[in-house]
Parts: sequence; C-alpha cells; structure tokens
Amino acid sequence: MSTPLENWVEESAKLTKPSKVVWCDGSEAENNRLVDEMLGDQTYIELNPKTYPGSYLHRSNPNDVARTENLTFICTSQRADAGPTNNWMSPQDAKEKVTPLFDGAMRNRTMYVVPYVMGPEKSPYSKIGVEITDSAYVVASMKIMSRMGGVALERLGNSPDFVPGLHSLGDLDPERRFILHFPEEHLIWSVGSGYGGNALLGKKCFALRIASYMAHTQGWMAEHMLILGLEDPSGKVTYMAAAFPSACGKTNLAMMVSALEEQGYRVWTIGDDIAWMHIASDGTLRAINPEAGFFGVAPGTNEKTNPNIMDAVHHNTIFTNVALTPSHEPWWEGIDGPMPSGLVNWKGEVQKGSSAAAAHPNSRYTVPAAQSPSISPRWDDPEGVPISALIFGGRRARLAPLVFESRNWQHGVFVGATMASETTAAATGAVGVTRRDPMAMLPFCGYNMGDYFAHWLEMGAKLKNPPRIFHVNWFRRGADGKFLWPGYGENVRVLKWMIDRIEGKAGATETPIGNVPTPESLTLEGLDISPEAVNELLRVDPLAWVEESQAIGKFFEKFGSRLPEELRTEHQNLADRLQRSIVPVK
Ligand code: O2Y
Ligand code: MN
Repeated sequence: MSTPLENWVEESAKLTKPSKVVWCDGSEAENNRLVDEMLGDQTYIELNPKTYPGSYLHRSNPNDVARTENLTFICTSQRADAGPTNNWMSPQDAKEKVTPLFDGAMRNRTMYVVPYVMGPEKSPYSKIGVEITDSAYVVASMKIMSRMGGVALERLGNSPDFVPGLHSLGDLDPERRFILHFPEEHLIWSVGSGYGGNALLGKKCFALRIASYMAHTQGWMAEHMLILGLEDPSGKVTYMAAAFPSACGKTNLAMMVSALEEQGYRVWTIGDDIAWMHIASDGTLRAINPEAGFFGVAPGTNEKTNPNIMDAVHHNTIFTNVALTPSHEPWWEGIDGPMPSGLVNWKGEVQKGSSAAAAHPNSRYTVPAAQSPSISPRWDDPEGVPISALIFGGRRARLAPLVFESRNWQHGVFVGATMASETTAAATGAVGVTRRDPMAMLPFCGYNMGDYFAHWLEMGAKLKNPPRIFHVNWFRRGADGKFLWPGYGENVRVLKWMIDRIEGKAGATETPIGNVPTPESLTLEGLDISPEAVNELLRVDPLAWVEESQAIGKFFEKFGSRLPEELRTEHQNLADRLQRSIVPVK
C-alpha cells in the first residue's frame, strides 16, 4: 500500500510530467552531484576555492529578485478568515486558475522530492514538510535552511502529518507567478519564481503563514522573530525573541558582538528570523528556531555591522545576486572599501562606474546557522529555550524613544499590534512612509489578523509568568537629522536594561506609552554620547503620540468586529493617558 506522501508525489508527477523523479536523501554525495550539475548548466558559478571553499554564486532571473507580496494569497474558504491584510482567493478559484500552470510544467525537467524537518531533529515542537520542486538551487538551499532528507522521512514514516508544498519555476513570467497557501489543508503551491521566500517553501510559506494558522488552532505561536541569549557576568543566559520589520537590523541584532563583552555581557544566536513558541509544562514560553540556516541580505553587511556573519560566509555558502570580483570573490555595496575594478554585476555584466548597484539590493547569502561564531550551544536544544522578554521595534525617526517597557502582557500585545516602521529607499523607493506592521507579521500571518491578536491575548492568559514586552527604536534622529544612537554592538546596553528590569534592578519613568528608562538606569560607560542626546532618545512627546494614536484608530477600523475588545480598551487607555499628560496652556 502506498503512503500518503507517495500518493501525493504520484499525483504531482501526473500533473507536472517531469522526465524523472528524484527522492532527496540530504547526503553530501547528493549535494555534490547537484553542485556538478549546476556548475555544468551555469546555475552556479564557483567562488574562489581558497578564500570561499564550497561556496557558489547563483544569479536569478532579473525579473525574479524578491518575494512578491502582491502575488501571494491566503486561500481560505471564507474571505473573512484571511482578513483585511491578506490577498484572498477561494481554494476552488485558486486551484482552477493555477492547475493549468502546473500542467506539464516539469516536462524535460527533474522533479525533486525534498522531505525536511523544520526545527531540531528530535524536538517535540518540530514539524515535517515536503517540497516538490524542479529547481536544483532550491534543493541545495533547502539543505542549508532545514534538516533535509532521510531524517525527515524517518520521522514521518507512513504518517500523513506533513505540509506538502508543490513548487515549479514554471516559465518565470511574473504574469504567471502565484504563491498560494491553503491553510485549511496545510498545503502550499508556488509557481513562476525561483527566488527566496517564494521558492524555499519551508521558510515564509510553511514556518510563518501555514504555521501561524496551525499555531492558532493548536495553541502555540509561530512568529517572525529572532531569538538570542544574553549572557551576564555570572554566566546566566536570559533568552529574548524580537520582531522587527524588514530593514531594521534583525540579523545584525541576533548575531551582535556585544560592546560590553569585557564586562561579561555576550550575545548568543539561536535564530535570526522565525521563532516557534510553545507553553511548556512548567508554564514558561519556550522557543525553537525552526530553521537551520540564515538567508540574509548581503548589502550593508560588513565587519562593523555583523562580524559574525562575515566570518560564517567564508565557506559552504550560496550567494545569490551579489557581484563577482576578478578573483572570484563575492562583493556587495557596503562590504567595505572602494568598488574593485573589473567587477561583474549581479546580472553578469561588466560593472561600469558606481551609479548603479553592482549587487542587487536584495542579494543574499545562504549559510548554515552552525557556522556563525555566535551560535548558541542551545540553538538546537529539542526543548527550546525559555523566553523572558519579547521585543518589538521599528524605524521611527522622530516618534518612539530608544526603548520602553509595556505595563503588562495586554498592553504589550497592543504595542506589538500597533507597531510601525518608516520605509527606507532600499525597501520601497519611497522614503519615510510609515507602514503599520503588527508584530512584523503583516506579510506572513496566514489568517485574519484580528483573530491573531486575540490569539496573542489568549496565550498570555495561559502563561504562568509571561515574558516582559518591550519596544525599541535604534533609529531616532536629532534636530540635525543624524542618528542619536550608535546601534550595532552598543544595542547590548538596551538589552542589559531589559534584563535589569526583569530582575527589578533598573529604574524607569512611567509615561503614557509605557515605562521609559531613567538616564541613570542605562549602562552608558565608555559610550561617547552627550546627556542631551540621551534625554532626546528617551523623550516622549505627547502631542506627537496623539497623532500616532489617531493613526492607530484608523488602522484598527480595518478589523471591524474581529478586533479584540481588549485592544480597543488599550487604545482608549493610551488616549486618556495622553490627554492627562498634556498640560493645558493658560
Ligand atoms: O525576498 C526574499 O525572498 C527574502 S525575504 C526575507 C528573507 C530572509 C528573512 N526575512 C525575509 C523577510 O522578508 O522578512
Ligand atoms: Mn524575515
């Protein structure tokens, strides 16, 4: 008798009509065969084997360079269950529209069956996915980003409990590109793209969109969060998870080299993008990183912004859409130093001058997590790590203080639900537009976000000692337009304030938005920053927050009756506190 997996593979092969079917075992021998094939057909370019052993450059189709939110759909039976923040198609319409695109899509191509585990191999919290794909580059990337091959098949056995994901490059025409999620069936279909989040189905499609839906029904959380451990001088490690929208330095924070290392504060990386969190039997919130690698953005990465990743990517790394130096080394804007001459740009053309970027702004490295010198000894602990703090953040030039603490879980959920960030040119081309991105999950929540907020509130009620919730803003600017806070390794000073708060050792001032550090409670020794700059970093301007509160009200209207009453109450609380704090001018 065939297993559910064999049946689905057979059905998919009937539809896509590949010339052969290869079941991937995840072995080195298999990877070597794929590398040879990809070098042969120029899917891969070998990098300098002396300085970048086992590393390759891949160039994607120039029209396929980032995940495409406008072509990403949540296909629930009822439109309202996808909610006002997702693109929606009915499952029937979606299948009718996209089945013809899969029909014969793998003719004269190999169909790879890629079983994978998301999460540590033996963790009770891990889950299995199987991706069917016609891209060898996707297979090689999935080997880095997940526990791929035999381990997954052994764990699965004959069970139907896996997330199927059918992927084909199709003809790479954006007109025929669709990233479809069927949360009620735990199913993913992706066609027409070979890039990143659109094609590596374990990542955003499974570990966030499908997993968030599963987590809602099963009582856990799938979040767009890094996980780190902050070690103090006694050797105690406090674990934190943090959600920031794109372009806010999530990977850099997860791998930070602490400016307080000499005083005994060190940062350990568990994950840089996704956290799956469960309530353990002792009532604590435990987090695992479902991924096994980092798929990070290259431009701007250098020895100052992220020395750990710079070390990690020197071997066994796939680079996508970076530039290539004459000595076959990867290069990108912001790597440090002037642009080398004789550079070949991300499209494979000789670079002429520096007016256009040589590396694509969304060019990437794909590297095994274990290669980062900052990787925590507990990064693949099957039981996960206990989370003491949750951090939200965004890029706000004028509004938000460096850090504030929410008053309690319910207030913290309000802070996360109303989080926003100002766009940078790299992200959208439009600078300084405020985008609300609740919990940094706007593009990744697989169901109605109103119900997602309610789920957060319910999780808090079930936790014995819920993590403290903080908000950070590394990007506040002074009157001269310059950043007030140095960021990077100095951010550890803010993390230290958080653990001091958790331990009842740090002072704070109550404000209408939450508890803001007193200047003395921050560890600022050795930092070249004026008292005026510190005051400005910590200032809460009630009038500016009244405007913010009005914008929040508008945003909340979208959710209608699906917005939890508790968040309306928190919004009213904010308005009342602001009102009281504004001294009328006589
Ligand atoms: O453009 C893509 O396909 C990648 S997007 C991405 C990659 C790694 C981690 N996070 C993200 C994101 O958009 O949040
Ligand atoms: Mn992300």
